[in-house]
Parts: sequence; structure tokens; C-alpha cells
Amino acid sequence: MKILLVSPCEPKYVNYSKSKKVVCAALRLLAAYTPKNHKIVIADQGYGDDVHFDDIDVVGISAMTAQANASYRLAAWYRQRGAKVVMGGIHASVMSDEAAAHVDAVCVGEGDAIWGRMLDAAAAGALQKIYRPDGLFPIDRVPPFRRDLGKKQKTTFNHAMIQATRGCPYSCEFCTTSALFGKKYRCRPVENVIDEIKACGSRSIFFLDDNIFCSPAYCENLFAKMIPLKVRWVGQASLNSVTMDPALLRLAKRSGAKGLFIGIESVNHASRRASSSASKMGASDLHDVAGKIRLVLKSGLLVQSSMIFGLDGDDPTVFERTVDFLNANHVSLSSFCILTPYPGTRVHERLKAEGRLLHEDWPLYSNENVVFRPAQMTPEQLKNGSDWAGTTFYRRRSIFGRFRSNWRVPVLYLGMSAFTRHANLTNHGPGGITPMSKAEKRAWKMACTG
Ligand code: B12
Ligand code: SF4
Repeated sequence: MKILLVSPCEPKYVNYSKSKKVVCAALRLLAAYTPKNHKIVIADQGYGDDVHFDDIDVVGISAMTAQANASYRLAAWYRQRGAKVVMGGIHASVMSDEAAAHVDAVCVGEGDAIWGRMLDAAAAGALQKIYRPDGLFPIDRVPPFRRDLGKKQKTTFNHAMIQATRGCPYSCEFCTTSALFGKKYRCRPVENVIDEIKACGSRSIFFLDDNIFCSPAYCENLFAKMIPLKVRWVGQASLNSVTMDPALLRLAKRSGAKGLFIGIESVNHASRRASSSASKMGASDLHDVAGKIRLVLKSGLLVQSSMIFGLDGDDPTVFERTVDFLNANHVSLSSFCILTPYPGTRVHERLKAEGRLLHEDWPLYSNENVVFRPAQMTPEQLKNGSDWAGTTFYRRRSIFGRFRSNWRVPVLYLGMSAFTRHANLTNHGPGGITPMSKAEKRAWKMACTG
């Protein structure tokens, strides 16, 4: 059979922000599970790849929520031409009935053991509507990604993707990870990860894991074995796990770590606690959080924080407080996300029950638009404030002001700062807020660093 593995995208987001994209890993993994007698085409519409072909037998779609409508349109196009269309990934997993109305079969959760079954059923004309794995897939059987397929995409994340672990022990209100991939933290054998890094042909690695630092014993083993490979790497981690053991942080640095993407989420402790994200901080107050950030920076790694605006504890001063806090603590880079109640999350259920969802127009579910009624501000204030934070944090003066804690990774720090500054200005514009009074601001600045 000729199989198309595709990541669809709304036309207006094609080539929209390459900083946010890395080629879709799931497609490369499914390709690795595909028996050799099939022919595979991989296409990532977000990069402008053509996704319409005449001679496809089976289409495998992987999609996040913002890609759902584009996926359904593409599915209709192929089904009209007689191809079988199957869909997996986060959106189809949490909205399986909706997806099943548009495609021939849906995979709920991990596709590792399901994909082969779907291909056999498609060949036999016997696809069933919904497939669910029997349990969590044994992670030691996960093969390396097929990196030889698809166009080589040049992006700011021009790294080779590696997945070392799956699962997350936390359960933040706005996230689906632990619901879908389990709270059990599963680690691939270190040897498999090292072999994949050696074979991937890149010295820059991007760990896809939700939290690469979750198991200290595993990290110690992995990082020690990475030192001789002389690679650079970035990954995601929770503030708590990353600061538990300074020796492990130093080992991470020696293994080539350049920076970590860390969910700080909010400067508002009540918001962090209400969204259950306080537990991953392991910090009782903002001073604790600030101290932990400083520890990571001191070890010579960049900290890219992820901040969420619009949590119920947030009032219109949250934007300025957030930027002040990040600047005061020299946080290297930051993403500013508008709270998005993705389907399958507890916050989606709660806001829906409270009648606060404005719509379920999936292409707008991307952390850049307000899709719910915030508790303490208007949707416009939330959007403008978030855009303001994205441009104010990346003002030239602020970038240079933070440099003294980020000088150990100068190229990545300055390069990513300049790139994000440009992307935020182009994609969102400057935004705006009503500033705090001078007295409020002075008091807050003191509170930020203690
Ligand atoms: C790494 C990652 C990123 C990377 C790269 C993403 C990419 N394009 O590949 C970066 C940092 C760039 C990123 C960015 C964003 N991300 Co992200 N990301 C992840 C993360 C941590 C892992 C995804 C991954 O690659 N896993 C490894 C692959 C192999 O696993 P997988 O994709 O889950 O696939 C498995 C199954 O789902 C299934 N499967 C998947 N597709 C298919 C298809 C078929 C046919 C079948 C049978 C099975 C199947 O089988 C696979 C093997 O088991 C997930 C969280 C998570 N744990 O899933 C969030 C996640 C996907 N991201 C999310 C979001 C929101 C974003 C952003 C919008 C954030 C932002 N504010 O900008 C952007 C959007 C990026 C874009 N437009 O492309 C949300 C999506 C929620 C939703 N419902 O849409 C998630 C779930 C995180 C969360 N906490 O909620 N992300
Ligand atoms: S720590 Fe990260 S991956 Fe885990 S539940 Fe919270 S947001 Fe999701």
C-alpha cells in the first residue's frame, strides 16, 4: 500500500512561526513501525509541504486540537477519492467520537501497538472505528524515529528529536499528558537512547519528553553516558525535579545541556495551587521559585519559562508582575501562553460547566487566543496583556539586562531572544496594559527577589 503520514495545518498558519514547530515526531515513529513492503510519504503542511496526492491508499493523520478542522477537511478530500483515513494524536484521543465522524478509524492514546493493526485491517477492508491500546506500551520496544523520510526542515529548532521517557507524575488542570500517557514515568533503556543519538547524525538534540529530569537515577546514567558524545541538548523539566540535586544539574551541563523549558506557569501562588501546578514547583512561595530559577541559571543553563495568563487568580496587573518577576530573576527566555481549555483537560470541563467557554472553534485553540471568559478581566484585556508581555520581555534593553546571568550560553541566548522578539512583534504586535502605580510597582519588585 502507499501510505501518507501527515500533520495538517490551517492555511493561515503555514510557515507561521517556525520557532514553535519541529517536524512531527509521531509521524516518524509510525513510519518506523510500518512494515517494509509499504511505501511511505511524510508531509508536514505547517512547513508548506504538499499534502494532496492522487495515489494514496491509507492516510495516517496526527493532530493537536488547533489542527483538527484542517485534518477533517483533508480526511474528506481523501475519503472522496477512496483512500482510508485513520487519525491519532492528542485531539483524536480526547475527542474520539468527533474524530470518528470524519475519518475511518481513530487511535485513542499510544499508537505503537495499534498502527500495525490498523494497516492490516485497512488492507483487509476491515477497519473498526475506534482502537485503544490494551495498556501502556513497553517503552523498551520503542524504535528510533525514521529520520530519512520527509523533507529536511531548517528551523530554529534544528535539532534531532529524541524521546527518552514517557509519562508525567503530576496532573496540572490545563494539561492532558498524564491522563493520556499515564502518571507512571517510563524510561527507555539508556543504551537505546545513546544508540539513537549516535545514529541520528546531529550534534544538537531536542528531548521531546515532558520532564527529562523526573528520575534522578535514570538521568545520572543517561547524562554520564552522553558526555563522550559531545552533543548539545535542550529539553523540558519541572522546577522541582531539576533543582532537587545540584550535582545532577552540573552533570547535565557536562553532558551538553544548554537550556531547559520549565513550566513556571504563574507568579500568582493561588493560581499555581488552584491549577495543581504548584506541586511540580515544590516551592511554597515566589521566593522559593526565584531561588530555584537562580540555581539553574548558576549551573550555566538557560531557563525558558512557560507562563500562563488568564488563570482565575489573575487580575489585570498579572502581566506587569510577570514581566517584572522574570526580568528581576534574569530568566533567559519565556513563552507567554493564554490559558487554553483544551478538550480532555479538567479546566475544559470546569469552564464548560461554569458556562465560560466562548466557543469550541478548534483552530483558535492554540494558546494565542482567548476562548473563554476570564474571571477577573475582559477577553480583550487578556489578549492585549499577553501580547504586551511577549514584546516587553523581549525589549532590547531587557534582553541585555538579563545577559549577565545568561552569558555562559551567549549564542543561544542572544539568537533565541532576537528570534522570539521578531516573531512576537510580527505575529502579535505590541499589545497593551494599564500599568501598576509607582508604589505598587516598587513593592512588587521587592517581593520578586526577596
Ligand atoms: C514535544 C512537544 C512540543 C514540541 C514539538 C511538537 C511537535 N510539533 O512535534 C514543541 C515545543 C515545539 C511544542 C509546541 C507546541 N505544543 Co507541544 N507538546 C510536545 C509534547 C511534550 C510531546 C509531543 C511528542 O512529540 N511526543 C512524542 C510522539 C512520538 O508522541 P505523540 O505525538 O504523542 O504520538 C503518539 C500517540 O499520540 C499516537 N499518535 C500520534 N499521532 C498519531 C497518528 C496515528 C495515525 C496513530 C495511529 C497514532 C498516533 O501514537 C504515538 C506513539 O505512541 C506534548 C505532550 C505529550 N506528552 O504529548 C505537547 C503537546 C502536544 N503540545 C501542546 C501544545 C498546546 C503546544 C503549543 C500550541 C504550545 C504553544 N503555546 O505554543 C505549540 C504548538 C506547536 C505547533 N504548532 O506545532 C499540547 C497540545 C494540546 C492539544 N490538545 O492540542 C500538548 C499535548 C501538551 C499539553 N500539555 O497539553 N510541543
Ligand atoms: S508537569 Fe507538565 S506534563 Fe506534567 S501534568 Fe503538568 S503541565 Fe502536564
